[in-house]
Amino acid sequence: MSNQTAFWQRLRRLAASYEELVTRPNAPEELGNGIYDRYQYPVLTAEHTPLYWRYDLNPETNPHLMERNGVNAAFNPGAIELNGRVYLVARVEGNDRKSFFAIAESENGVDNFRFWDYPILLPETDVPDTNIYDMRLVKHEDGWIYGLFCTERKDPNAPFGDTSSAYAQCGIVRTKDLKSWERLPDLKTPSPQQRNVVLHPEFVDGKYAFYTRPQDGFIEAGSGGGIGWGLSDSMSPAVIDHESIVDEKVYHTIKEVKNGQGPAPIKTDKGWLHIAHGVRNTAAGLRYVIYSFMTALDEPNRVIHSPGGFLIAPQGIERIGDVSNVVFTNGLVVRDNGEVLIYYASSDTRCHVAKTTVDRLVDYVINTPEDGLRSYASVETRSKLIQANLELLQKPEYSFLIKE
Ligand code: M1P
Repeated sequence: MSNQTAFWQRLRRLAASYEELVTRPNAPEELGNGIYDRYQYPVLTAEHTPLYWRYDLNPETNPHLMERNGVNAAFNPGAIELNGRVYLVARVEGNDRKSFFAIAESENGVDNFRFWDYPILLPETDVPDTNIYDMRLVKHEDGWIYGLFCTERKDPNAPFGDTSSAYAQCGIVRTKDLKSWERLPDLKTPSPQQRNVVLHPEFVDGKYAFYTRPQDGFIEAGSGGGIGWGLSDSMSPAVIDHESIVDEKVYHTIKEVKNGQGPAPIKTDKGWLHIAHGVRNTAAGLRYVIYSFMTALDEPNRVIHSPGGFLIAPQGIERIGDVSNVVFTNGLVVRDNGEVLIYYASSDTRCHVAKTTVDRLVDYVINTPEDGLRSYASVETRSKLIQANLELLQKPEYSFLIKE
């Protein structure tokens, strides 16, 4: 077979397999836990990026049709619904380890996501970003759509030879159409570093309100940590003079090492519903799970309900990837019918969807027991449930549950 024939054959096969992937229907998994439905397939993977991002399609310059510009991962997307369509601003990571943002669009939000032709060429500030990731998209009541993301740069104070120390700050862009993006100055806070910063969708006391994640170092939250809170008079520049803690990290819980706000909270009639991530340590390294809590409508920084434990933890294939044992979310969409699509990534590799409703999440957050913080308290809580259930089992309608 000539090189030319092999090239065209290979391209046809690649195109067919790509098309099959991006048009594959996605169905909810059976039964579930009653809180949300996981879906059969991830909604975005590295392989969802168009072939023309990864391959030079010219047989003259790429006769072997090599994938020279590979994509390593597509994960941690911000999410927004506009005119009935769902848009994910995904963190796409090239084989060169640089992340960038790219928009994938779908009608139903659970399958058929297709990337727009070009990734976003995000404007830089005077101090160029080395790496950008994890955008939180927020439709603010001031009329703009803001994207808050992590900008990572080499630590200017790193000693000679230290080529891995970095510092993280919150970068800010805004847009009206997801097409043209205006870069604003990075957020200033009292904390040495910041990640997982999220803009609250409404003004609070006439100011812009932020959920922050103060941290001493690039990885370690250290003496910082917890989901923080601060107000700024303006978005350009956005400056927080005082940070307080909304939801702290707590010993021997799912957020023992650190935690961070996920997407912007959902406004419900019972309070602001928050989805966040919590991190604990294990002998196998850090374990990231997703949890939830609720804050007061009139004080979005005051926790009023705090169910114990995780809402979503890595399962099956989700447990494996570039950074294993991680689920992480920074995007969700609330549809007009009350459905909630939570986009969560697994192991810094791919992105999934969990579907639920506002009502179910509110029920979960309000009626799930809090973490008693001791084994004894956990057994007490569980025993109350068991006792109530065993009484129910005496009733005829439960007879099918009792083994002879
Ligand atoms: O690797 C897991 C996650 O680590 C970071 O989250 P945090 O700041 O809470 O440790 C982020 O870099 C995130 O992108 C990543 O998924």
